[in-house]
Amino acid sequence: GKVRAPTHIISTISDDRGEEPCYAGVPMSSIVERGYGVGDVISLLWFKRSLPRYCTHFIEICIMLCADHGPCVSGAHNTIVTARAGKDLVSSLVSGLLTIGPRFGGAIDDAARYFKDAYDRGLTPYEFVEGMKKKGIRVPGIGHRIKRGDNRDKRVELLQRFARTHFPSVKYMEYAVQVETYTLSKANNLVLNVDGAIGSLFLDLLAGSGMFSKQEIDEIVEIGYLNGLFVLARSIGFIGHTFDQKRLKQPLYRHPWEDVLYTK
Ligand code: Q5B
Repeated sequence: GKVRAPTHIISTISDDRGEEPCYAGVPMSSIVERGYGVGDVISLLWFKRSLPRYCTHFIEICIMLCADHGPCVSGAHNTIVTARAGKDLVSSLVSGLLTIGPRFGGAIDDAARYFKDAYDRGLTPYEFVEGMKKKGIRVPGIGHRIKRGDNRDKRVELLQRFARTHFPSVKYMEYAVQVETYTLSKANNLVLNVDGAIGSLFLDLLAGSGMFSKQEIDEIVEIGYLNGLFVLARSIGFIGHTFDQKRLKQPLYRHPWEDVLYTK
């Protein structure tokens, strides 16, 4: 009989062999005709399913709110310096992206992991935060360089307001808020940050939408899909900063001596 040679690649999210490309089985014409947005495309290509409108709208809000946070954050700074060194768009973009990690923008997955574990095990905020401290681990999703208890992050408030209105349940987010109440009692900069808000709210989306099995939720959290939201969103800003520097014909950046402590 016929023997099929083993393939070297397995792919399950898209197919371009037919008359038109398909994302998770949905043809491009349907995506356009049904008025799908980027939240729907992310749902198809990342989660391999169409999600309800409130979920895709939430994803789009995350992308919009995280698209940029000014020129002073680590990633934008790197992008600006690289663009000013005369490098191309892709080099400037990736030099910014490479700063995304546990301290800057890339704490969403760990926030989801730790908040989920603590909530599911029934830990009080005190037990959770003090347990993390004993292990020498900073609580992901908590703390900010410029936001404070008396100067909250507007993005967090907007995400919370949307979810309280549209999500069937916000239990993980409410837990994160209780954690924040406890951490704020220790220091005024230990606010729930944008990573923590997205991490906890995405847990609520996964658990409350009825679109994912428990096993699928565990896999998404374990693999770590959610930092992808920040990476995707902030690419928009980094590309903008690259164009901005080129448009302004900014010269090579050199950091001023006065701003360096030279010491032995
Ligand atoms: N302490 C964010 O730190 C930052 C603690 C903590 C327990 C914590 C820090 C942190 C977890 C990672 C995280 C996402 C590095 C942040 C983002 C996107 C952004 C960025 C933008 C955008 C800030 C002072 C004292 C120390 C620390 C203690 C601090 N955080 N304890 N759990 N989580 N958070 N990252 O201000 O006793 O003095 O040693 O790592 O969620 O990236 O806009 O800038 O859109 O671009 O440098 O919003 O919180 O404070 O390091 O001087 O610490 O607080 O142990 O205690 P800072 P430090 P002690 S959102």
